Amino acid sequence: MKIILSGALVLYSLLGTIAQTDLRKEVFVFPKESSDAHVLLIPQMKKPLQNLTVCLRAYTDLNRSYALFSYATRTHDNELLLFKPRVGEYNLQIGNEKISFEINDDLSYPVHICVSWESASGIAELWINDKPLVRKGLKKGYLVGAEAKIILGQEQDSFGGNFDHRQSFVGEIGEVHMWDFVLSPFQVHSLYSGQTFSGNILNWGALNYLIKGYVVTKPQLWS
Ligand SMILES: *[C@@H]1O[C@H](CO)[C@@H](O)[C@H](O)[C@H]1NC(C)=O
Ligand SMILES: *[C@@H]1O[C@H](CO)[C@@H](O)[C@H](O)[C@H]1NC(C)=O
Ligand SMILES: [Ca+2]
Repeated sequence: MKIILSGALVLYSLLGTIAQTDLRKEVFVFPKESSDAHVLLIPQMKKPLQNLTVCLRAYTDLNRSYALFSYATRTHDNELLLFKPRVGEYNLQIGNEKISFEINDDLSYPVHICVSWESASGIAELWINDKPLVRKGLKKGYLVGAEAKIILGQEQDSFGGNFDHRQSFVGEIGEVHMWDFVLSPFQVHSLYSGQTFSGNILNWGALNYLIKGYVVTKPQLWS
């Protein structure tokens, strides 16, 4: 039974129907500043989103602004954007509207980040290393568009492009997941502790992605 199943999987992979990679022991390394290096993430499903959560772990010593997660549609380049404008602050954008979260940063350590948003209330949560920051709200009643380019490493100012090297990410990113619901505190805690809890839109354990430019997949060193 097992043999038949994995045989079918190999066949599907060969046909290119699924080319999913289990990256659970790996990270993407963005080794130097550029205006082109990025990873395009291909979602497992596409639908307008009322609720969402994105989690990832990032390690960088940048002392300038950079994008952590850039989800653009044809109408809004900042449809869903997690951005670090400076030390001590995170920005979330939904449908091109921005809110900011203040925090005492420690530059020298990998950071586990979960950001969630629900349309019904507009409330956004930002969890940094298992701690919730003060909640803010934006875009109450909005629907996040389904047809998106999802990019790590660069900040999109158009659908899939218009990158600025001054906002590029330099460092390491791993454990990227996305869900179509708001994670519970317990679920955030499980992820922070390194337990497997797979995203249903993006799943680090079965990721479809395309590397463009100088981005390297390497074993994770930080755990
Ligand atoms: C989104 O979350 C709200 C609760 O905040 C829930 O009532 C609603 O059904 C959810 N929508 C979807 C599509 O899951
Ligand atoms: C860079 O670091 C200096 C102090 O070391 C700080 O004053 C400055 O705000 C930092 N710049 C950014 C963009 O975080
Ligand atoms: Ca942008």
